Amino acid sequence: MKKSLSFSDLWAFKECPQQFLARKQRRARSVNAYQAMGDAAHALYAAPDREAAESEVVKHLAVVPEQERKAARQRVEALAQVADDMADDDEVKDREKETTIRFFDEKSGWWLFAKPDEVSLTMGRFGREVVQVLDIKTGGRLKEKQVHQLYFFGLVASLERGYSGPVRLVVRLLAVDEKDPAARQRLYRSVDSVRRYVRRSLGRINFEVVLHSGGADVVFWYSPKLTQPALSQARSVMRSIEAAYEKNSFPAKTGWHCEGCPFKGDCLAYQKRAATASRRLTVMPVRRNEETA
Ligand code: SF4
Ligand SMILES: [Mn+2]
Repeated sequence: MKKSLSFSDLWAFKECPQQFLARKQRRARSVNAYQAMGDAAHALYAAPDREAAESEVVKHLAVVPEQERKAARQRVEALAQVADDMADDDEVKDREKETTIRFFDEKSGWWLFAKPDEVSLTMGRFGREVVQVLDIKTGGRLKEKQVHQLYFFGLVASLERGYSGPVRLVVRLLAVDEKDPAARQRLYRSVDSVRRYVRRSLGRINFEVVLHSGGADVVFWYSPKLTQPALSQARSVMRSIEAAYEKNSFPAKTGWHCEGCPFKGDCLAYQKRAATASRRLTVMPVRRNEETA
């Protein structure tokens, strides 16, 4: 067992230990078209220029059906353009893209790993320079998982740098049409619902929404006060993972999260759940045509 923990490991283990193990064993994943477009847009943004990312973009988009590939490609380029435009407007320095940050926790003997899309320095609220950690998302709504993820990145960034100031966290959503009131409303609704949802686990969070043309930033802050509690939480997950390896027990836990699981194709628990769900649908009383005619 490799003692390293990323946010994806942590989240996957909580969602479903079987999914966690499949990730660790690097079993073949199946990615849907939407995820592939997200990966391709990330590759374009991270590359120093468009040509450098070409082969990676082609590789990601190979899962998109051929007749839809051209449209997917255009969409990916539009998303990357929004990301570039938003980055041009940022007032940051020492920007590092796709950098791996890591911290060795002596107490547990585990490494904490994080790979945010961007780490930089920016001006904080009181005219002080602060660390900024940014992650790009190709959707148009804030999700609870993204907030937990950015907090985890904030934790690792603080620990790695031995930094005791606040960290500015940014979820950069690339699909918010500023001129479309419905899109703006969807975004604000998602922020409100996440705020209510995370209150119990993370406390009250102030989210600031900054609209740009084509996208939006949801900004919040990691406070150094969170480091000790967050670290103890991470250590408790590490202990559970160690126990799971000792017992060789990684049970499948089905739920809504299965839909986004890249291993569902080979998962018996998922197939069973899908079969039960479809049986439930077929036994629902359905009026026959002659009765409604
Ligand atoms: S499909 Fe669901 S139950 Fe199966 S491995 Fe993935 S998350 Fe776990
Ligand atoms: Mn991202």
